[in-house]
Amino acid sequence: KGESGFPDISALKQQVEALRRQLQTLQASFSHYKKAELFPSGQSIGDKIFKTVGSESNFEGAQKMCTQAGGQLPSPRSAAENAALQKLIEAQNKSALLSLTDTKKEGTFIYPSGEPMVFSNWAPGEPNNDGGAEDCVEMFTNGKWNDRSCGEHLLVICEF
Ligand code: 289
Ligand code: CA
Repeated sequence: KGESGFPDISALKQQVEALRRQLQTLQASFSHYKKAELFPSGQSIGDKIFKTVGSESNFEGAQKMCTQAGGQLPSPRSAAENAALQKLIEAQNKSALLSLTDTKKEGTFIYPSGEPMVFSNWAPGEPNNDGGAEDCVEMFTNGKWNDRSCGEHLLVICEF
């Protein structure tokens, strides 16, 4: 409070301005680090980050890698998220595993949470459950999806 007994408005204004500048500096520093951190193995889209482990694994191993890191396998829920993930897969030139499975009920793909799929980008003729044994999903370098055996070793990308 100032001498008058009222809160000192100009002192408060100065404090707010100092905080605003600190926030601006932090934001600039954060985007600088983010750029470096995501190059060349990550992509961000909205609040989501896709990052590749760089190695290949079957579904079980890939799921473990991502959950142990505090993430999950990729669950692209829109064309924009699909395109961001595709950029990464294109750069690595390898098909990658998605989180979706239809192990519980053939033909009904769900996320790890159990929620039913809200977006898909199947390649023509897919999913075809080839050989009666394709319960996992891969994304090709062109961004299209194919149901694939969960035992297949594919590029591991995690979503955070
Ligand atoms: O093992 C079968 C897979 O390699 C793929 O073979 C063909 O490309 C198509 O039948 C795909 O649907 C299948 O997933
Ligand atoms: Ca297939």
